Amino acid sequence: MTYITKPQLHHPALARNSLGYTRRDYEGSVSTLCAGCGHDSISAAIIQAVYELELPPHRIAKLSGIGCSSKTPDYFLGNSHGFNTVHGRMPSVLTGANLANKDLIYLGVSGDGDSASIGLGQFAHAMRRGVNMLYIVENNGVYGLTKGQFSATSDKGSKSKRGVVNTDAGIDLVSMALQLGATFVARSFSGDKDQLTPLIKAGLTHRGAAFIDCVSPCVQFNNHEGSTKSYDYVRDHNEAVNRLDVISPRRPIQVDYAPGETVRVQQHDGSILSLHKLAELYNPNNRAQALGYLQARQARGQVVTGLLFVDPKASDLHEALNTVDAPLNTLSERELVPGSAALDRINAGLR
Ligand SMILES: Cc1ncc(C[n+]2csc(CCOP(=O)(O)OP(=O)(O)O)c2C)c(N)n1
Ligand code: SF4
Ligand SMILES: [Mg+2]
Repeated sequence: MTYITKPQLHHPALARNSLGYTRRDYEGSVSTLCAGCGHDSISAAIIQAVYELELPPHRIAKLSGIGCSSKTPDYFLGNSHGFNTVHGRMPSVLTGANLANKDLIYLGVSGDGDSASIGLGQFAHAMRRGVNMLYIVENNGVYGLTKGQFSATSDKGSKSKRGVVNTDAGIDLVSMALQLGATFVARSFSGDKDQLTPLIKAGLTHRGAAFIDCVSPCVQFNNHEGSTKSYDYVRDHNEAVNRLDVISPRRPIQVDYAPGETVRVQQHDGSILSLHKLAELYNPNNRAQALGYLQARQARGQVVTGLLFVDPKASDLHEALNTVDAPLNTLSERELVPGSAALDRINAGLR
């Protein structure tokens, strides 16, 4: 597959956004993943979300770790900044990049092995520090790239393709993100583009640590009977808490919502989330209730999807550290090097 390149020329009638870009301008190279892999559907939703948000590609930085999921940034946003880091280390590299340049929009893409096993500590600290990013875990409950070992998100009792039963308790990254202080927490399913695309749009415009756990079946090693991350299992056990539209401040689009059933949430950048409350009394502004709701539904074998929690007054790491507004590479040497007198003062203060 890798030798196939995409044609450079676009059909002249392709729709363009206000920047003059077509959806194709946000694509990447041809995917080398297995046909039917859920990760490819997530890439398609990311492309759609960024096209609809009308973001200039050069303002986005996409980072990932190692795994089939972490390969996907090669397949979208080919004109954006990208860094494929080391297994489980995407969050710390992204944190460093973000601290150096707060002007970019940061998208971290990872897998359940990458984030819940080797990178669990990194995931935790990015969430608790409020790194301004959208963190997507493409969760197939398996190490796809290394041929099907159980990951830390595989449910206890679920079966591998070879028939082995998992005896360890699964980690629920959504509950963890809630407990760690993430200010935007959602779950979706790769096969539900209508739900996933607006969630990605909302996560990208949220200021603070935004997390989406996206169940993404691995057709090669985890799409059989007995798996709780298969297409059939999630379709049968999906419990959606709300329906979400993101209303862009530039071009307001109001879609199909009934008065009285809507929670409107203004985010820091002015964009508005409009939540359709399909589940009775579900309130996405209450962290403790979100945790309780998740656990109650989990006990019934249900996979809750939708926007579980959002803090409309969220702040981020830059606010906590009171950093300068300008990206560090635009500062002059005079501004970056305080001089020996300032250094002497700092040293004296530490004695
Ligand atoms: C330090 C290190 N340890 C182990 C590996 C081997 N390895 C590569 S990908 C991977 C797991 C990937 O699983 P996941 O993040 O769930 O991605 P998926 O392939 O399922 O999308 C492992 C263990 C590695 N590359 N580096
Ligand atoms: S092995 Fe699984 S996760 Fe990897 S590309 Fe194939 S279907 Fe996707
Ligand atoms: Mg995986």
